[in-house]
Amino acid sequence: VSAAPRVEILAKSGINEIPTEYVRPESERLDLGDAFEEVKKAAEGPQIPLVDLEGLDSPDEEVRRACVEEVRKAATEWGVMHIVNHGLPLELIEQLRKVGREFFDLPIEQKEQYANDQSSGKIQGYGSKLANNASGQLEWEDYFFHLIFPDDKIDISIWPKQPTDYIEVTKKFGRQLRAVVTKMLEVLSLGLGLEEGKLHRELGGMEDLLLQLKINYYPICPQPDLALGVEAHTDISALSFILHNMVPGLQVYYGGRWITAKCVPDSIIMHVGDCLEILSNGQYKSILHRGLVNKEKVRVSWAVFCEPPKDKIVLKPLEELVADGTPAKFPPRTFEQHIQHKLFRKTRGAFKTPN
Ligand code: AKG
Repeated sequence: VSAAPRVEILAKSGINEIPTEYVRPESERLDLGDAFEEVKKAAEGPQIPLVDLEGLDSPDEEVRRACVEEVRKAATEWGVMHIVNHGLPLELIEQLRKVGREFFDLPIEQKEQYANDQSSGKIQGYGSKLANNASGQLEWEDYFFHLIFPDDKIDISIWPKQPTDYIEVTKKFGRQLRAVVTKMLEVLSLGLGLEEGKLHRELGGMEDLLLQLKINYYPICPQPDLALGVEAHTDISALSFILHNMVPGLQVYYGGRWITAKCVPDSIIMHVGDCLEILSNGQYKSILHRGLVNKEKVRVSWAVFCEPPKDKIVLKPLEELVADGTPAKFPPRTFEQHIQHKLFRKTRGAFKTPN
């Protein structure tokens, strides 16, 4: 496996046609196009639900209950939602966008100092997808991947040193998002009729649930109707959160077609991942999604994957949700076994390191 080419270099080289490794096969071309055009088309059809979480803080129990019900419904029908009034300070989100963008605006040589080495298992750092699958397909993006929570497990030495406030801002973001994670797991527990601390505990709690950040950098693409920034996948995480620079690109597979997500100001996108689908015995859905690119604007997204520990916990449908009429839909597996199972099952496309 050779070193992955940086898509940023390719994009800046002035090519009008993308190399064949980036051209997706016919089977992936449904609703594939320039993200700006696809988001316009999507305006007519069904939309990813928007959930306002303000009600969770209401003194009125009925209001709180209605809010839990909205989250439950969105997680059940879609497995993805835009959340607003999530509790993350908007100013902090702006700062996160700024430091991430500033890192990617550095010269390539400087970013290369942080290059990861997937073949030797060093997955954290600056990277691009390796063509390690049979078809040799590549994705139109570069990324930066690292753990952001808990503090005692992070390795600051591999985090960007430029811009100088990257570490402070990103650490702060990790801690604040961690509080949102707990809150959402509580709401999702209540939505399943469980005690509110249940899902959080089952996933490892404050000590063991890990937050991994992947900053996706999608350069401008001369042929966005042929390429994908991120190929279709469901997240292996329990929950994932996505922020972006207000350039469209996310598509989710719903009702037999690809729905392009609108850019909703001040919102965070929250995905149910495979682990939560398993624990909920399929009540909450881990939705297939992918990333489009476009001809006009660089897109940057910040995806945070909340993952249970690799081997400590056996993930299986919760007893409370299994009965005679509703047998367990998933066999017991550790997180690591789930990853291996997915790798094995996948007939095309490569293992995508971070999710
Ligand atoms: C991923 O990084 O796995 C994603 O799905 C990113 C989606 C996005 O950029 O909106």
